[in-house]
Amino acid sequence: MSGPAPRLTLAPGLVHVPGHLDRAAQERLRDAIREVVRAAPLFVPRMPRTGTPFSVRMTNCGPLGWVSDETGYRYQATHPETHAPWPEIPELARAAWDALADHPDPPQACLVNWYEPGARMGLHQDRDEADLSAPVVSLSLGDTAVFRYGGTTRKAPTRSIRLESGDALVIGGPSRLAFHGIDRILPGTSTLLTAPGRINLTLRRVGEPGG
Ligand code: MD3
Ligand code: FE
Repeated sequence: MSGPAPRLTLAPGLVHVPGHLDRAAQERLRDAIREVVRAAPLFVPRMPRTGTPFSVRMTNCGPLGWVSDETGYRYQATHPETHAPWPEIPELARAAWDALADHPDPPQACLVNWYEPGARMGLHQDRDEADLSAPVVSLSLGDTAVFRYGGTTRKAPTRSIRLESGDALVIGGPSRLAFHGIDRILPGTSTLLTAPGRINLTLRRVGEPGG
């Protein structure tokens, strides 16, 4: 039996847990995400106002899902194209929240980001959640990503680390409003997925604290 994975503090409140999920758990979570995508197909989010498409495709599970279109960013209870409620959060993802979030309440949203080689996510803050006291828990599956993070202003210096399949990140406290993004995916670094690419799950609390 291996013990719990070591936790590396990258910045106050920003904790990297390499290998939180072992290979068997990664395979089970991958299969569960395939079921989520069957029920809630990947969609292409668009930038508010301009309508520029993201290079990352997305879907969600849990009571609420994050969507973005010409009218803005928001959380909503249904898929933007099928209008069906989001499927449930897979048990293994919920278990990761329970192990890592140190928060009394369950996650309300699980955003699934699907990166093909060449997809990226520009430096941004996550501030569409009313409850900024809860952490975000991220799980990576598939090809390694170059993850960049900085401070709470866009001009603060940044650093980058690689996020590998099975890694978790816990983002809370002073890092909850840190700028961050994905510079690139490194194709061929994992055998978990049938096609090159990466899946990222982010588990979040969305509503007012205590609500
Ligand atoms: C640091 N996703 O969905 S996850 C996002 O890998 C997002 O798909 C990236 O940024 C991805 O919004 C990074 C790690 C992460 C998530 C939320 C954060 C890092 C964060 C919020 C604040 C600071
Ligand atoms: Fe983000």
